[in-house]
Amino acid sequence: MDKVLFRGAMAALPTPLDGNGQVIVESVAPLIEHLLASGLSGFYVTGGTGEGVALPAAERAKMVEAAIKANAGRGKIVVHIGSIEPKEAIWLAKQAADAGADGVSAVPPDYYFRYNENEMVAYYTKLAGATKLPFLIYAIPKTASMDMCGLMKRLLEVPNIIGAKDTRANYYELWKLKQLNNGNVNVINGPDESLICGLTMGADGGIGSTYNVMPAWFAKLYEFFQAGDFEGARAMQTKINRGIAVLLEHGRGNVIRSVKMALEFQGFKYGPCVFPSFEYNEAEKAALKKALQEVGVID
Ligand code: MN9
Repeated sequence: MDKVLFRGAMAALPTPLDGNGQVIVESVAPLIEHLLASGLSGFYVTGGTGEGVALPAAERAKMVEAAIKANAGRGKIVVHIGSIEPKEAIWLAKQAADAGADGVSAVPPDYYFRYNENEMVAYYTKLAGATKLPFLIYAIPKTASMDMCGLMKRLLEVPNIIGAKDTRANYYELWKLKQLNNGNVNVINGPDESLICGLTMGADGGIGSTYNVMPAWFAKLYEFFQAGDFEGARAMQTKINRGIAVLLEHGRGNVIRSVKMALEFQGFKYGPCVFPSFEYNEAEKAALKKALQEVGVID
């Protein structure tokens, strides 16, 4: 069975929220339309960028349904089902399948607690068993001390576990993942700042938060890379990184905040981040807008 199912530049979608933390359903479709038209190949829904773990399951389900409906089978939809409560993750996996997702994914269970490799295998095997959908595990910096390769090798024996989204920014480690199963493993780059490194070391694509704001540049970077135009790809990464530097600086510890604000500047109603994230005042908004204009991200 081919496990390399997700390729290209994919956006980790933010969740549009009103002041009460409720999903603004009608805001989902216009952004998806724009991102598809800009060349993105899919969406990662209710992940870190989508603030999934900070939202009630019912709001997550609402967002997933809205994204799948708006996408209408054009891009690939991967739903992040990770939750502190394993039972909720299983419920979310089933909900994603019923809603028509193409895949599911989950952060490791050790966000608060430490688990050993056998426990991690048990966790992911159980979650993957709750659905027939292809399943991407999540290699995060916190698990850097773990032998991800050893874990992944065991997990690839589960028929619907296909690979990992890797945000560790350690490209030797990413390369090692891609060597498993004779390369029949789906490896997706996490850090947007170094997508070109991920692709160079064997990643099949990238998923990230800042793709929402600069979708055409990410799509082009991937396209140039596929065509063997490495100078072109590097020029795109440079343009992108000037944008990311602005988003990180103004995000002040939470890049989703500046990503959502940048989307507002581009005409999409995405609202604030989940409580207790602060909201920008007028002066801060103006400063972010000016900085994004200076690097050509917005007009
Ligand atoms: O996986 C995101 N990683 C985290 C994706 O949020 C930890 C990235 O898209 C980053 O937000 C992005 C900006 O640093 O690279």
